[in-house]
Formats: sequence, structure tokens, C-alpha cells
Amino acid sequence: MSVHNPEIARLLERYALLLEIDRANPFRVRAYRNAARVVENLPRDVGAMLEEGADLSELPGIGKDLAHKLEQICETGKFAELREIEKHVPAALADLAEVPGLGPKRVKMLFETLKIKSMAGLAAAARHGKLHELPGFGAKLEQTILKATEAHISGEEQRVRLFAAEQIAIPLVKYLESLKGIQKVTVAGSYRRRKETVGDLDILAICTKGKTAIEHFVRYNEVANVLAEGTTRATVKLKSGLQVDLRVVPAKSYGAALLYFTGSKAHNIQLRQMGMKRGLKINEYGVFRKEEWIAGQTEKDIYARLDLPYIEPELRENTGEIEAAKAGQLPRLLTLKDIKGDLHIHTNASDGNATLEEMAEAARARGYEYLAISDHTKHVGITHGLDGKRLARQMNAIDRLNARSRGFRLLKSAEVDILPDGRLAADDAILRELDIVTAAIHTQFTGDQTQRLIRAMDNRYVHIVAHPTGRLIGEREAYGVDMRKVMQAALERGCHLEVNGQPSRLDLNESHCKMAKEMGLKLALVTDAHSADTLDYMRHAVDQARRGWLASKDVLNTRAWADLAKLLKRH
Ligand code: DGT
Ligand code: CA
Ligand code: CA
Repeated sequence: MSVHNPEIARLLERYALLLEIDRANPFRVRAYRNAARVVENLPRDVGAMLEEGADLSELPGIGKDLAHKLEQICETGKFAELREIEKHVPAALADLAEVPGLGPKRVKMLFETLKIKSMAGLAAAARHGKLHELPGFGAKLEQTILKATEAHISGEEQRVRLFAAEQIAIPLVKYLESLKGIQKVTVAGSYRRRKETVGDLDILAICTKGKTAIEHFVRYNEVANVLAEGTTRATVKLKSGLQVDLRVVPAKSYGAALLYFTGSKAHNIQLRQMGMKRGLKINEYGVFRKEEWIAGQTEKDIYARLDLPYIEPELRENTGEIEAAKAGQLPRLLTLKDIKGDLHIHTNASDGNATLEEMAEAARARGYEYLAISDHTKHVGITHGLDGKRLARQMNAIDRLNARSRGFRLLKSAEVDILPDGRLAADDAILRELDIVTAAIHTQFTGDQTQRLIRAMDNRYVHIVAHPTGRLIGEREAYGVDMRKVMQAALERGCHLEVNGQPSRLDLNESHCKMAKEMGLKLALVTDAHSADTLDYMRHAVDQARRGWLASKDVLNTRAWADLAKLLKRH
């Protein structure tokens, strides 16, 4: 049985929701929700780990009991407790709880008062105006629900997070490349533009024998059904639900096809219009003057025909990149190589699973010059947070390790909770001792959080605000926050915000990055890693930053520690 991580996470999340509807102990609910988060952010499939005999209970947030459930899911596609609860709480209620504006409590109420237990039932109730008079509902919410349920019923596309799409695309590309005669395989579309979610995968391959390549593709063992099959293109649906288009092109028009299928559509349309003004026709086969083919082997050749420099895929959204290219003002986008250290990670002193030494070693192995150890400080609701004593011990350990190492430095840091009134959940006496204080909201975030974040930055020991909007892609909307105000406040105080590279967060997003750059606010790119291998999530933060037009100079941790330390000084 091949069950992939996103599916496992979805089952755990679903169970948490059903428990919540069933008014189970909130700690249990949270344990399952945390586990869902851990699984969806794992770099490898749980199934593959089990095959290699890994002990899942060593994962952060996964105990013996949960590890056992993960095994059950991998073997049977479900687990006993989920089957059990679905006997008395209709499974569809979990879907209803995810409708914007609803939630477990309201769903329970709808079920008990109006007997609503399906999406269709909810849509009908909204359409017939049965919801707006219920306590706490109102006409606006009724409209929101109506729209959301109708979109759901009409089967509007389910988008997949980029990280989950990668886990599907990478083995598929490897499989395609294994065919003799295939020269080059590239995933184009939104995937290549590094969007945070993708609707489907658009794969391009160079091959002289198109038909053979297509036959090889549709035989892939993850294919659930073949939706279209021709001699140079095919569309399949994979077992994961993701749709994949493959197009096989000759080497001569590879650049043209790559440009076309990378998109975005809006970017392509602009280019085509520019071409038309010069008497050129641009399509997926090449650039043509009258009927004559004049370019198309590389994307660079095509841009050159329009007197444009090469434009990076991450910028191709028709949001000013073509104008900037014309004016010679494209940013030189930062790359992973520019990053000199990670400014937000956890060890097993709080909720991570690796030791201080292991994390330091992994950071050195990545060529970093520094690593900030930012375990949670102790606070209600934070598991294993460090109190003053344990933090002091960690600082001593850091001093000892630093004394022994050359060219690499561990930074003393902590991730401190921002309380609802904007105060921090740690004493200044502790914060003063740290190289970097990262403040974050983890609880009670209904309503606008702008002032709460600004208050937190009023504390003169705060340097960086972590995951500033709190959103979880596809799961939880950002809390209300006026980002321009927060960024302005950060500038005034000499504070900074982070771009969190956890695949489920990517917070700040690309438009926030762009805003920060325009305002002159430097950002920290971090992983929030809870294990050594997830230090690699830096590349997701870099993707996001590139989509937000950031150059190396717009980012804090592209600098040596001495320069970074100066930038961190508060006004
Ligand atoms: P997605 O799949 O929703 O995440 O987004 P994309 O950008 O991957 O879009 P998709 O898969 O519909 O199409 C892939 C690329 O093909 C798209 O980025 C640009 C190109 N394309 C698709 N349809 C058209 C079209 O009607 N005109 C032009 N110029 N390009 C198109
Ligand atoms: Ca696509
Ligand atoms: Ca497509």
C-alpha cells in the first residue's frame, strides 16, 4: 500500500477535527494536529522510512502511540480510532469544519440543530437562507459559506503544495530519465516558477522518439488513469490525485516550449505582443519571421530576439518584470549559495529531535558560518520550553562549543512567545543575554494582530518576528495583520521579519518580500528546522524570496556574523 505523507497528514488532521467536533480533550486534538504538521513537513515518505526500519517515535512530536498509528496507516490506509469515531461523528463533518467561517464548534451546532452532515446539505441550507439567523452567523457569513460550498461541489481544482508536488515530481522525472533516448526532462509550469502551490505538473522532455517516451510515461506505476494519450503528449492522473501533462519536443524548439509551458500565461501574452510589434510570431515551437523559424533552442535566444535579458522563472508573473528587464533593472536574485547561516532552528532541548552538537555539525556541513539556536522558552502551551536555568545551561554549552571551533559560531537565541497583550513570555534579564531574540505568536490569534506584533517589537531586546502572518498553506488563513504597518514599525525600531522556510508556512510570502524590499526592510531567511536534515528547507525560503525579487543585499543572513551583528543592533 503506498500512502504518501500529504495523505497521512490529511488523515491525522481529519481525526483531530472529528475529535474536536466530538469535544475531546484539547491536548489530544493538538497532539494529532502537531503530528499532521510533522508528517507533512518530513523530507521523506513515512512509508519509505518504515521500510528501512526507522523508529518513527524518534521524530519530533511523535510518541510510541502515534508511531503505531502511522504504521497502521501505511499498511491499511487508515487507523482504528479514525474508523471508530466515524461511526458516531459523520466523516463529512471534518470537511465542513474546513469551510471558511465555520469550524468544529459551528459544524457541531449545525449538525445538532439543522441535521447538516454533508457539503450538499450545507450548500442547500445557505441557499435557502437558513443560516444567517443562527446565533453568531449573519448574512455575510452565509454568503461566504454559499460560495465556498458551491466551489467545493463543482469540484474546483485542489492545489497541491510545492513541497508535496516535489516529492511526486522528483521520482517521476527520474523514471522518465531512465528511458534510453530521453535527453532532458524538466518540470515547467507553476512548479518551475516555484509558486507555493501547483494545480498540475507540466513536464517537458526532449526525445527523438516521441511515441516511445509517451508509452513509457503512461506505464509509470503511480499512474491511476490516462486521460489523454497522443504521439507527443499525454495527460495522466496519478494515484495521489495530481494531474501531469507530458510533452515531448525536439531539441530545436526546446527553449520555445520551455518558455511557453513555464508561463505564466500573463507573462507569455506580454512577450507575444512585444513580438508582434516587431513582426515576430512567438509560439511553443519557436520565434518566426513570416514563416521562417529564427530562434527557439533556448529561452535566452527568445528573450534576446525581443532585446530582453534572460528573465528568471520566479519573476515571470507579469508583475513588472518585463518593464524592469527593458529598463535593465532586473534584480540579481539571491541564491542558496549566498546564505551564510540559519537564524531560527530548534534542538531537542525544546521540541526538536537533534542535539545541539548534531545541529551544529549539520550546519557546518552545509558550509554555514553561523547557526542561531532558538529553542522555545517556557510558556503555557509550549511543550518542553526552556526556563531560565535550562537556557543558561544551553548558553554555557554554546560557549564551550564556540571556544573549540574555528570559522563557525553558534548564536545564542530563543523563540519567545508574544502574549495576547504584546508582552513577551520571558524576562528581559534573560533576553538581554541572547545574540538574537525571535518573537512569535503561537496562540489566541483571532482578530487583528497588528498592534500585538508592534507591541512585541517595542521590547528593546527583540530582533526578529517569526512567521509573521501565522498562515498555514491550504489549512489556516493568515491572522489579520496590516503588514505595511508592521514593517514600518520594524524599520523604526531596527527590527526585522523572517521568511520561514517550513513547507507548510512560507511566511512571509512573496508579495510581503516585495513590500519589504520596497520599504528597505531586510529580512531573515530561516528554516525553523526541528531536525538536522530539515536545515535543507532553506531552499524553500530562498524560492519565496526570489519570487519576491530579493537580492542578496536584501537579506540579513547573507552577511558574515560581524556585519550581521551590526545590522541587528536596535535603534
Ligand atoms: P497551475 O498548474 O494552475 O499551478 O499553473 P500553471 O502556470 O502551471 O498553468 P497550467 O498548468 O495551466 O499551464 C502551464 C503553462 O502553459 C502556463 O503557465 C502557460 C502555458 N499556457 C497554458 N495555457 C495557455 C494559453 O492559453 N496561452 C498561453 N500563452 N500560455 C498558456
Ligand atoms: Ca501546471
Ligand atoms: Ca497543465
